[in-house]
Amino acid sequence: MNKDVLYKDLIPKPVSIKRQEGLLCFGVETKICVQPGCDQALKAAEHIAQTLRSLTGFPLPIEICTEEPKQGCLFFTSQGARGELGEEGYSLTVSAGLVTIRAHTFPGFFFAGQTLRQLLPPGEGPWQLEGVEIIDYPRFAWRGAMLDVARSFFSVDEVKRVIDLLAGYKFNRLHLHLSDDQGWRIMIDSWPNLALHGGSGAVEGGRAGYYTKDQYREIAAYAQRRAMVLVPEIDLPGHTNAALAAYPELNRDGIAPEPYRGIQVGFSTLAVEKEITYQFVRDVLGELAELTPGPYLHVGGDEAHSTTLEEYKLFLERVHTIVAETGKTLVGWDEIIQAGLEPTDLVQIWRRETKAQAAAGRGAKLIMSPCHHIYLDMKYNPETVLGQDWAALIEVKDAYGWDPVTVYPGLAEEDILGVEAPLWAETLRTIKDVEYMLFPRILGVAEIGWSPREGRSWEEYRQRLAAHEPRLEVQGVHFYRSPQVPWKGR
Ligand code: TNX
Repeated sequence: MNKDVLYKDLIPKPVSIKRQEGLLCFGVETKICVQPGCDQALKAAEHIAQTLRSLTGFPLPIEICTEEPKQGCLFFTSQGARGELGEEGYSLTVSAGLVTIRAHTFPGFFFAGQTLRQLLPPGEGPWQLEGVEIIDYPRFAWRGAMLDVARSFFSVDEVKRVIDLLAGYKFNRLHLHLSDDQGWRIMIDSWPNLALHGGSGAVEGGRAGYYTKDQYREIAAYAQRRAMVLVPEIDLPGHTNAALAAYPELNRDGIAPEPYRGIQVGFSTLAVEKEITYQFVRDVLGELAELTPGPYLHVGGDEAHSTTLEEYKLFLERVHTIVAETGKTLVGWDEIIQAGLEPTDLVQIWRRETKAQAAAGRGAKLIMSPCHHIYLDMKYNPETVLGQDWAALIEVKDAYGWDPVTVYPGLAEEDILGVEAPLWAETLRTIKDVEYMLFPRILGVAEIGWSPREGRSWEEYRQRLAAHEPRLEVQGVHFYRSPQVPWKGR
């Protein structure tokens, strides 16, 4: 095997990687050693051990080591971890017979494990690691994807599969778009018809369903074990036909509309002038805040074309107060820039023309989801059967060839919290459809979110991407074989 290719295939590319002397061959004697008292390392080591056991067939027992091990083991420790690694970084060193992984936190150890997995061959041995020293940490704190479960529903197991695939590329946020005109996907005990009625809807041909609270907790815990935070979204005040159809009192005229199965946007709105609406928002966001372990509540705010600007501002002012009461951080689509922003708000920039700079100027941090680069429901080319094309056709190169700081004018590195690739589901029905739109473009998003800006090159990246073909194949991922990428197979 060509060693240079092996080590350069990492996606996302690490901050620094140096070849050095050394080799660790996995065998029946190989152990995983963890520094005493380091629970965060132990949790990550357990996860990584499971992956490596099923891959290699070796037992790989975990031991707590009081003395620094010398041979035949993978050693997890926070001792000697460099300050620059921060919250999510790690170092990974392979020397003679020993792998040393250093990090400060669970995510750091977990992401080191993902690198370790990529240093090993895709499906068959040799199960060995060659001498290397990697120092690595992310450029951005928010590296996300969004799954629209409202237009068409995806089961708990399907969401877990998405989490697993994303975690392998060091994503740390999964945004779930839980409500829209076509469906409502989360049980809210104080307003049960949202899920009971709104959960039975979907876009034409799409799948219905909703998550019970226990199922949501199960997804959240599954994500947490993979260093990923769930970001639940209830889209307000527009994109609410499913809620309006479930509760007539939320409508301006007090009459519930029919369920909606089309793909138009902007026609629905909560009755922003009615007090019951704020009771509804308080109950829904309150229950969701209690349910979700992460610090974020996404309140949508996009395409509210059925409210006046004045109404929209008043509505968002109330929503701000309600979210503040829950203790969570408010996230909204970039339309919320028109309303009063708090400096703690996170603004998800999606439209081609938007006032990103104004939001940054008011202290808000930005999550970059430019529709013309990383709306992964956009078709790859005119022949792509799935997806839409209103924002752009987005080939693999287009999803990789942009930068979060320069994509809109007047922004600085510190204005930007990170990147997130939305996947809207109007045209998607199955998990295979989801995979096809995500892969391989989402790998480019992973790299934009994690790797240093310097030296990024499509020519070099597409070679590395091609090397992920067998990796995607062993995981059974259904992906688009773009003619832009020099795939080896077929
Ligand atoms: C715009 S992006 C929307 C979604 C649609 C998507 C389809 C955004 C905040 N709103 O409601 O699903 O376009 O591409």
